[in-house]
Amino acid sequence: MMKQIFCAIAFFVLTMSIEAQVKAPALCGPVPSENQIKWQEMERYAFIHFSLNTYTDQSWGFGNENVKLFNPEKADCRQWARICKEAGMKGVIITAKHHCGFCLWPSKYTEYSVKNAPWKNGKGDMVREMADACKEYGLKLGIYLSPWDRNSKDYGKPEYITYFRNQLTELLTNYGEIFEVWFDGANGGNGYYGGANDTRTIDRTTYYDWKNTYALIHKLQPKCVIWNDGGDRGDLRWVGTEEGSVGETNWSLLNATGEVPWNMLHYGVENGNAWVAAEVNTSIRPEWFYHPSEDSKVKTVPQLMDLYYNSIGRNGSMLLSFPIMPNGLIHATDEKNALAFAKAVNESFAINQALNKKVSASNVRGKSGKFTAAMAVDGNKNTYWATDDNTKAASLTIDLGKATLFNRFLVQEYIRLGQRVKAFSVEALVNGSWKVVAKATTIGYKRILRFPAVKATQVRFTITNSKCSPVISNVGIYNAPVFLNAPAITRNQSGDVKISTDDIGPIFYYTTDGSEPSPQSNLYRVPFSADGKVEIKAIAYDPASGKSSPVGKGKFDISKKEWTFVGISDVDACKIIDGYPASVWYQRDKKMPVDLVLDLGRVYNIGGLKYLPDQNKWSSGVINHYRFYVSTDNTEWKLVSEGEFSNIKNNPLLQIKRFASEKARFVKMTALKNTAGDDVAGYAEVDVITE
Ligand code: FUL
Repeated sequence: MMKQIFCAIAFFVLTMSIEAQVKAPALCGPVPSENQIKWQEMERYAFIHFSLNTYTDQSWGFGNENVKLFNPEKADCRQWARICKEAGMKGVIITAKHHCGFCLWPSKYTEYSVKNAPWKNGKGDMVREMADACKEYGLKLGIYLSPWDRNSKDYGKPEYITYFRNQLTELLTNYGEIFEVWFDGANGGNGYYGGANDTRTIDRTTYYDWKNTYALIHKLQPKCVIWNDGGDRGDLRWVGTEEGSVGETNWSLLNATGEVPWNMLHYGVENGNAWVAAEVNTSIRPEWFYHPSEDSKVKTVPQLMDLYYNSIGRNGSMLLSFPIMPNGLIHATDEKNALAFAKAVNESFAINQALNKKVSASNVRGKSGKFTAAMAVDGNKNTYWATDDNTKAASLTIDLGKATLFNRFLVQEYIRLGQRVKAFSVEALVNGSWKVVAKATTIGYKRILRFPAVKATQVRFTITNSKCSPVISNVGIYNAPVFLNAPAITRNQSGDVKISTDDIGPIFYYTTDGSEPSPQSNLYRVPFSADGKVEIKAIAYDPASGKSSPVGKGKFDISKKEWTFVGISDVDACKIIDGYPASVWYQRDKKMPVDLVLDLGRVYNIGGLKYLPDQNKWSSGVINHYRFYVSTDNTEWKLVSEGEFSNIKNNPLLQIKRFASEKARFVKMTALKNTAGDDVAGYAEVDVITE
């Protein structure tokens, strides 16, 4: 008995001493600060864009807009906070001051603020109301303070820096804890500047003296992270686009000094010497501020999910803007889509099939129980699977226990020890053989891969290359619901038809004879030819669930193969008839009225015309007063329709005008006016309706 006890004690002591020898991996390059970790764990948070621009339908105010415009009669920060909370956001960054210089709080350093607005008789403080609402809903508060100020008379002079820091001090001392400050780099030069109405240029590298401003922030708000576009390196970086994605390869590193070209913003720097993580900022609408013309352009749930995967799913955060309407509320569509988006995220990641499953690894650091593969599936973010120092390629195999369907793979590095992994792959054991389902590069805080659903009994995650020995804190396997939206069907000038949707996974079935499509119809693989008058109907189909989308329809008129433009030599004019709404052609060199003449190649019975205006964010040349003419010989013209495209400014949808059918080979669309009152005539698409 004594011998047995002695052996047990000896074994225990020996094991303990081996364990003690197995040290945690050393840091690999720069590591995040505690503030950066807390920020990254927030994952998604909101922007609130609200200022005088809201009342002038502008993107950037000039600085001379009348403060009296600001009177949001229903302003309700609690509505904003509730929506943000229900949309899964963890914080809100409010545009306390945008480029126009108007302050949403009663700053004592300027008259250009809410204190001189009719709202609450000048007694209102929107930052205070936001701070209170955030507190009530358990959200963190962030501040957008534009360094460029088109109202301040001192902008461009040294005095302005004192003014800027005074305002920053007000915001960082009077509204509780601030999690992030946001300094936009935009500067268009010209502005009102206290009535000077001139252009002021500054040297971005020296003017703002960021070093001292950062010191002030650190003193006043030690837990705050700094986002600075174009200034000294902050804690977070812009990703080089406002469209809502960071590079698939995304290092949370930059160089502490030197220029940051676009590719560094978008992909980070593998061997950078400073931790500057990626924040993906975008809006739920095309623009940042509210414009009624965008009421029909609010991002849909599949589009928002795409943003989610392209930001949070690529080691970034998601900063989503909600524009406030002139009445002071978030629009109902924005609310509906944001809440449905949150529901979709929750459903997608509700069940982690890998959690606490049997798991093995090709290498475990010092064979220690502390670093086993199980640490990656234990649901604890503070434990991790690690390998020996010299092992930079290794795999982890999860036994799912039974054939399991999944279409998402989520993985996280323990970033407190640095970002390490350079490349990895995911394989699934399907009917006894391994099948590669996805390959990717960096991981970082979080990486999520999407692929068509696969049913497998085991999953193998293989790190193929790493800067240092890999350290993985979490692996997740999910079966996210597939979005089955009616597919979009487009046809180019050559008659090639393309079918697409916003999700990864569904396949398409289609018909060209007007019949209802089903999984027995034609399977879509690549674009196919369907010229002339034809109606294409298609469904998106999820093979895993056997479910289909509603039917998508594409009704196309006569072939455009023979169409040419009369009197236009620019080859780019083909964008008007290429079938892609995003491509636009503009006539800028003529005075209104401006003609667009199309030769259809042969005579048809024409009974209508279609016009799609510029669909882009910065649209121009949106025609709102028109005349249509037809001709058989390009000499004698007959006026068949004239009038206005009502509400095209607010809702730039496809305009369809029908008229009594006429024989014609030539059609002429005359632009009489556009919504901007200038001479640009823009066309995304022009088409005819034949009888
Ligand atoms: C930009 C600004 O110029 C926009 O107006 C907006 O505030 C956006 C978030 O940052 O670059």
